[in-house]
Amino acid sequence: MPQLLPRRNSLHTVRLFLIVALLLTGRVPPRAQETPNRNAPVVKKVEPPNWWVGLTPDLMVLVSGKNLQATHANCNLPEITVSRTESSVSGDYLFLWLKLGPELKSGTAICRFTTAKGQASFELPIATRKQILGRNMGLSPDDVIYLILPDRFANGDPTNDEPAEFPGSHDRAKARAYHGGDLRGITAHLPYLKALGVTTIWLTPIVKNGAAEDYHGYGAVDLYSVDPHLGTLLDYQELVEAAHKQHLKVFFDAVPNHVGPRHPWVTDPPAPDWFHGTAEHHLNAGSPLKGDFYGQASKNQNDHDLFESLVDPHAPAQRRRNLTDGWFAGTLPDMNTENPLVVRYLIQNSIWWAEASGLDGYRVDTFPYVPRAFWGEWHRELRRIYPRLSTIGEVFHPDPTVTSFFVGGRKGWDGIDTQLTTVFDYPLYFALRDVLLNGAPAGRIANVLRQDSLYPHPDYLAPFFASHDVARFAGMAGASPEKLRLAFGLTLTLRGIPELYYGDEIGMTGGEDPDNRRDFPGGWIEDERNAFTREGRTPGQQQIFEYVQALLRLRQAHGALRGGKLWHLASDDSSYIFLRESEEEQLVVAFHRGPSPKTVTISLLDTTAKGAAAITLLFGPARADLAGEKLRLALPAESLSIFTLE
Ligand SMILES: [Ca+2]
Ligand SMILES: [Ca+2]
Repeated sequence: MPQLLPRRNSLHTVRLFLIVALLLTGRVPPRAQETPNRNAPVVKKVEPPNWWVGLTPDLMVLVSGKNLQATHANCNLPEITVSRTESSVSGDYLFLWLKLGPELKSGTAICRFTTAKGQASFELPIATRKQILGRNMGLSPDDVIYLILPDRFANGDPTNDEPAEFPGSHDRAKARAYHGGDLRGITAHLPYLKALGVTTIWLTPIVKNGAAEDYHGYGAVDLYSVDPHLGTLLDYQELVEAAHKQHLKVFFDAVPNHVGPRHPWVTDPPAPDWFHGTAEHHLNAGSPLKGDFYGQASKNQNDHDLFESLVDPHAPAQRRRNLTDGWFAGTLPDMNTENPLVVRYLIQNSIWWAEASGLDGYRVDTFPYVPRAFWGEWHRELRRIYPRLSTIGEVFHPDPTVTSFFVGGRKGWDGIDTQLTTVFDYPLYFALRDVLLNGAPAGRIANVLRQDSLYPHPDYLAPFFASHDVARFAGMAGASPEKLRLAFGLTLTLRGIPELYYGDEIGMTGGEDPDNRRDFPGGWIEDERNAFTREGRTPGQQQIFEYVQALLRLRQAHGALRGGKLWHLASDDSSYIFLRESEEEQLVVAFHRGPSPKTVTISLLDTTAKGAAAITLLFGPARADLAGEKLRLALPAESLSIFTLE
């Protein structure tokens, strides 16, 4: 944060001296003698708090405080020009547009402004950019993402468990209270993640939140601060740097759609239309459509958000307004991204985090709830500076015609390219859970994959079977250790960049939110067992851990499992068998979810595996014979096996 400089004058100094002298002699001056200028400008906060040389040609600074109706403003560095100012009607906010000249050097700018009632100033440190090598790297198909809720992973600093400004917020016995996990706890356990074999961590939001139950991070009250429960900006910078040193990437959870209900903007917005609506009068982000509008079965309509109207060129724009302009869950203040001030604020905020930390990409929350024009602009500005930065959107929907619409790389019917790198593969998530837990045909997997034609880059999709928003896989009715292994097996061998949810690798269980966000055992010094270590894991935990670790090693060793082409070989009610093919190798993955063994015979004649002479087991319990072009697979019950063809 910049140091804020109150207006000083000699009279003020004399008065201060007098007060100190009187206090020292034990006498308090009578109140009537004080004549403070109640209308003088007061600076409380400056956003962004600092900036960098050569990053952008201009900068919009948002100053918060009192009596900020500036008539004139300037900064003391010759390369910084204040081109325009705009105060809010309340005087609580002042926007300043700065032009940053090409000869600007690092240093601290002191910007002063004058109002009818006085003068105030603030500091804006301008730093040289760090060496960019190894920062802001983005994803590749070689990556595997590991999702962490920082409050629930590991407590690396017990002194921040209950920050002074949040009394009573910490209680490990309460599912919705803060539990004490933090950024330093994650840094300390990077070697564990490295040993497991993931390459990228995605942390749920780390920005400052405001309520006693905001341990998840989705209730922002300050988009430029790290939540004090989780640590400091320095802790985050050190985490990213430590991760990069260990060749791990870091994804930041960005939430441009909304802030938390306790954000100071809610009662005192910087502009009348800063939000869509007000706390008293706003739309709800629920879709006005019913499940049967498009003739769909309505039984599962509460499992996901109804985004159909957003992708439908025939739906009147008014039908989409609830989704894009409504307050999420009816309570989260919805940013008005049609207001250029809001757009500029949010873009600069994302640039600031990328530059301040070196993060490698953004996971983007509630992606469809923000109008698409914003995404195009947000991405354009970010990519101009960070061409490799990746973004993954959350589009919580089972239908690929819906999820694919939001991916960038081409324009939609609305003429907009969102430029979003990719989305989480929710359609595959729904299929995997249905196939493994609800008895749906294994062919559902092939049915999702055939719709990869809708995506410009399906190899960048992020398949997953669990996240912080759904019940733990192991906690679902019908789940078993065998089925959990199958879920990992498919997620790590199908195309794309898999996402795994913390703790599933040791079979953590739990129901819906917040029960799906239990503490990782061993992340707290007082924990009885430390499942971060082999000795601390139960035999059951060790078994699933080793299974996931082995799959991740296999993925690392075989390029075909990462970026290889995927070909269907066979698909039916209980099994799905596919080929992963690179220039170097051909692998057969055989999945069988049935309760008894099964033999499958496949002709390789009409496949790219035609001519293979031998088949060797790499992973799993199945057996295979290759006779001529006939591949015969003996698949044990509930198994996934991987073979190499030669
Ligand atoms: Ca802590
Ligand atoms: Ca919105």
